[in-house]
Amino acid sequence: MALAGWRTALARLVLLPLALAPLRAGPGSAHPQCLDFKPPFRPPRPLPFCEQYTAFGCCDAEQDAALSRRYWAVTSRLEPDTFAVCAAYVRDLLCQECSPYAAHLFDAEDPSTPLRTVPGLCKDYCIDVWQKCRIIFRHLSPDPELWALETNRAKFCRYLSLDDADYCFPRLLVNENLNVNLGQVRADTEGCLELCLVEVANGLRNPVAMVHANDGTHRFFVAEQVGLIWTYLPNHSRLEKPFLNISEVVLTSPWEGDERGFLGIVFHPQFKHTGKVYVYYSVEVDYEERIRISEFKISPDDMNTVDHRSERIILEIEEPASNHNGGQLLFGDDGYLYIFTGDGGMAGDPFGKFGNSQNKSALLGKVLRIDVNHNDRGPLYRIPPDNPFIDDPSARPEVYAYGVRNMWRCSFDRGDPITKQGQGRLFCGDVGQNKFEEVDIIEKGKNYGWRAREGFECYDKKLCANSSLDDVLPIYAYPHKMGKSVTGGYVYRGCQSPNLNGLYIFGDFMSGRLMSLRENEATRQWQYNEICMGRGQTCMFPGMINNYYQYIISFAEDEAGELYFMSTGVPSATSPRGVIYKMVDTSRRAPPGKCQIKAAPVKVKSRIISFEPREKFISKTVTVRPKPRTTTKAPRRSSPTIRPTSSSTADWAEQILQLLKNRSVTPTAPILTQQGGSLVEEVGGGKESQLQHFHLIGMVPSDCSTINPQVGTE
Ligand SMILES: *[C@@H]1O[C@H](CO)[C@@H](O)[C@H](O)[C@H]1NC(C)=O
Ligand SMILES: *[C@@H]1O[C@H](CO)[C@@H](O)[C@H](O)[C@H]1NC(C)=O
Ligand SMILES: *[C@@H]1O[C@H](CO)[C@@H](O)[C@H](O)[C@H]1NC(C)=O
Ligand SMILES: *[C@@H]1O[C@H](CO)[C@@H](O)[C@H](O)[C@H]1NC(C)=O
Ligand SMILES: *[C@@H]1O[C@H](CO)[C@@H](O)[C@H](O)[C@H]1NC(C)=O
Ligand SMILES: [Ca+2]
Ligand SMILES: [Ca+2]
Repeated sequence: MALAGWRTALARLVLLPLALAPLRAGPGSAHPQCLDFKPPFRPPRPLPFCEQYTAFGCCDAEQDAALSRRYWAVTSRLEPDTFAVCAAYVRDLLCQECSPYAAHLFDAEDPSTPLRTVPGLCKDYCIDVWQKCRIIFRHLSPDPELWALETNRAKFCRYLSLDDADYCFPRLLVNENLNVNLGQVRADTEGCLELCLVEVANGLRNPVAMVHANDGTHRFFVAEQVGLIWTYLPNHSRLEKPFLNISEVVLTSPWEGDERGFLGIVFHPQFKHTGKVYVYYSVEVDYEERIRISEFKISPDDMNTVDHRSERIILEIEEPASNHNGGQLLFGDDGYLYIFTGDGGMAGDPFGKFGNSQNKSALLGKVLRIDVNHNDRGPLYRIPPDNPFIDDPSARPEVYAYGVRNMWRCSFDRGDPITKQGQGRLFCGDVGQNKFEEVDIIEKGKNYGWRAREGFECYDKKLCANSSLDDVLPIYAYPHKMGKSVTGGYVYRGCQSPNLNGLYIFGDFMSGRLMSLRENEATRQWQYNEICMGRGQTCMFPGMINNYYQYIISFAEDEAGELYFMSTGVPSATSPRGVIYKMVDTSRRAPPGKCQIKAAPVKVKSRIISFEPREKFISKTVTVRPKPRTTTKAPRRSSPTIRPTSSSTADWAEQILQLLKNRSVTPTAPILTQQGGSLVEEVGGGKESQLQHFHLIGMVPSDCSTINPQVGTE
């Protein structure tokens, strides 16, 4: 029964080119893998038969029971005195199917060798079992070749040996390298957590958001900065007809670094009943740049597109400069709509007496909270009665929190799947000015410091010294040598990678660094760990890859809570180089069957385009660490051939144009893998100069500081 299973799995594996790459397991490149070619797991219930693997392995109680039946079938054929000597061997050999290294023990990974029916045996053990109990193999294995060797000890044991002696039974069990930290997230010596990726979608033009409808269909919707949203089915097929196409009105440009465009989408929490979605985008009205938050309704005759005539503008805010446009929309458990605006733009929040962010009568530089429920009649939105500044005549009642610079990506924690601990916490990445990027937990009525403070340090010394500032410090901030533009992520609360539960995973747009924070329950401190791509064989699972494009634009959660991120090799709103990756911890998966979803049916009216992965597992890397950017001066100004719409854009847009002009070739995007906690540039990927070039040009969540003359090197 199990054998048949492996054969199908093996047949499938042969079709996957990545599995054919012969890899040598170096020290520390342990690679637990089950016979189904997936990571091992913690069985939900104890295993009465293969007790050895009761805590961690490749069997659940059902497989354990099947092995127990095979044991009795084999041993019942043995004479009583043979039974006394050999039964333990039978059990040992059968139970190796449950070993976390079963795929290696049975040599299942290498399609060029015949499939084993007995685990690979170390020589001394083989000699021992051959001398005492060779008769058991007739009952244990259906392989006639093995039976034929029964009389020749040397040939018999050569036949049962493994090329990779590290994995033979039973030496494998005492191999410290293979057994230390088994079942825990792999980390290198610097504590960098080794995760793997699955490519989920590609060919996207600056994918800024991926959301789900929370309606049981497990569809996901991916927004491109140009103003198009695509519907994807749970099997990653895409519908040809867009979910939403407002590219005609969305204000953006092909320039790498343009922060304007379609920036956010959220489904109403009762979308199934209300059919409403909310979007956030840049628009030009009467020569004025604005951000617009609009409501759309689903089309009455196609559940996979919105009714494009249903748009109602909920809120518009004038944008004094083209950068720092915020863009996140979220619904809280309270049913209210949260809107995350930027400070308006330029550098140092220059507008008004002390900037927009500390000015509670401005809607820029804020977290806003409004009530859009029951708005079919009466006002389009109402003010939640417990909004914090409702009684402050100098404050806009929409304000929920302030002192925000340019929060690029926020999320609510779903909470622990069992205890619900952490539920409702609101995490944001707030992009910094010259020195620090930060992660905040947003609470009602609080001041997040900007422009008085950047990260933990004072930015505007005068404002910072004011004792009435009373600001909330970040839970984590990092200096610009690690990255220059934070992309907020999610607390992992999915099912498939149980070890990641509670980990806040985020990244940096400029450096391509993936990062994590975990709260220490006792000290309430947030512990930082970098995330790197699994090394050696860690990601050698069918369909998994270990590299990604540098510009991390956004993170996402699917309906089941699995975690994704979107990045691109060319951060231009018109360049189709964006890829969506699912993050996977291969050290431990959930027990089989636990994470099965039953997606509600989707009525499809459009043509379906099936998904074709393009990214490859990379087995060879060179250790060239991309250097931090070293430019100090902005390029000289010249007359651009195309003029941006707002005069405040001119400076940096011109500089970008200048940069683009100097570029003679279409760049090859750098691909990042990671080794030893450091970023690694892949051979054949970007050249050093191009890589630096990419570091020069900011984009969506970034800010003008990357090209601002007053900004020095960090
Ligand atoms: C994906 O799902 C859709 C709808 O169930 C189906 O029509 C399509 O054939 C599937 N595509 C693939 C590649 O399985
Ligand atoms: C989106 O709309 C624009 C203009 O309205 C149109 O030119 C374009 O073809 C549309 N794109 C798709 C994919 O439907
Ligand atoms: C605060 O913002 C409002 C609205 O933009 C503006 O009218 C006012 O002048 C600002 N106040 C200060 C002190 O800058
Ligand atoms: C400190 O801040 C408060 C409130 O914003 C303001 O009224 C006051 O004038 C400030 N004090 C100084 C010394 O700037
Ligand atoms: C573009 O090239 C010119 C001439 O080679 C150089 O002087 C200028 O500094 C370059 N500009 C940028 C932004 O690299
Ligand atoms: Ca702006
Ligand atoms: Ca802050």
